[in-house]
Amino acid sequence: MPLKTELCDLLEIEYPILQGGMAWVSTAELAAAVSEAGGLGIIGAGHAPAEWVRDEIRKARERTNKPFGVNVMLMSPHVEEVMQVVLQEKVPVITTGAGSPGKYIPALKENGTRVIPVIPSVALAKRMEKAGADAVVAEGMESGGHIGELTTMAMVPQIVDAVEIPVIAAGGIADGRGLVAALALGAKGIQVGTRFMCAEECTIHPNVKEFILKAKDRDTVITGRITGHPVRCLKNKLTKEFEDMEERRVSVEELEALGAGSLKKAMVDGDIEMGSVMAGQIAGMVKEIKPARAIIEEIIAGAEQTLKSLEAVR
Ligand code: TUI
Repeated sequence: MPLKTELCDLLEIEYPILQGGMAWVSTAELAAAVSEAGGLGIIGAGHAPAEWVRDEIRKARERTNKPFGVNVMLMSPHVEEVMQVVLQEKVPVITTGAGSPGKYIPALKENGTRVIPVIPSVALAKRMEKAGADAVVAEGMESGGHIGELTTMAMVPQIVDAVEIPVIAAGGIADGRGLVAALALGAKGIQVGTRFMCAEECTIHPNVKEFILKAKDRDTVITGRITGHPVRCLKNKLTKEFEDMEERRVSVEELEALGAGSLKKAMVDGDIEMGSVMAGQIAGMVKEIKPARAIIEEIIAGAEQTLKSLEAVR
């Protein structure tokens, strides 16, 4: 069976494709659809309260018997309670973002939960391996949302060389060519975010999907470097205001005030002018809204096609 890796055995999934657990984007509907199609769907907890996370886990379980995950945003004010819910509900896999989940790993492992931190550097990958992580997602700065400094291409092989646990590549990957490239760099799988924002089952506002479909290669921008939390979004009125304020060297507090609530404003209310439309550089390649299953089938078929064409190169 082609395109199976050790990640498929570790997570009990058919294809080595994870769906990014995006705040305000990755609800039970999307996660369950991805898992049903043979990938690993992941609910994005973001800053949501623990009871919202519990409801989404239960909704996902009503829709699929297959394994799925929860992404825990470690900067959330509700992180302790969310971790409790993940433990109580015996979620098979968690990914984490924006920090180190080290102190939670022993309890999660005891519970049988696979722990996969999302990290942006070799040093953090090594720290996570030492802390007991089952795998890491190496997320390049091509990604949408909160990002590090390194690109996927430069970072993935360096992390592959530095750790023994499986590495999952993320950032700038949306099709079969990206999957094969990631495998060539030594990754055992991929995490895909932006492409799944245009899945039919994704519950974000249609305005955001349309905005992604129209995006071109240079339509994202990084703002918030001076706050210490750089974020990649599609360019709009809000990112222009951020850039103007950063040029005027306004305070971090003022910048944070402008950003507060802006992700929900985009994803739920559909305000693509003053909302924060977090999306990766690969948005320029997303051209269709399709069911999650079709996206996964397209990635796998494309990867097989790419492998065939590489044979010709040899
Ligand atoms: O977490 C993400 N992407 C995100 S989170 C998010 S919501 C948000 N809310 C408010 C402000 C900013 C974002 C939108 N997108 N990706 C995974 C990721 N994790 N990228 C970078 C990191 C990271 C950073 C530092 C992981 C570990 C880390 O460790 C620091 C340390 O020394 O412990």
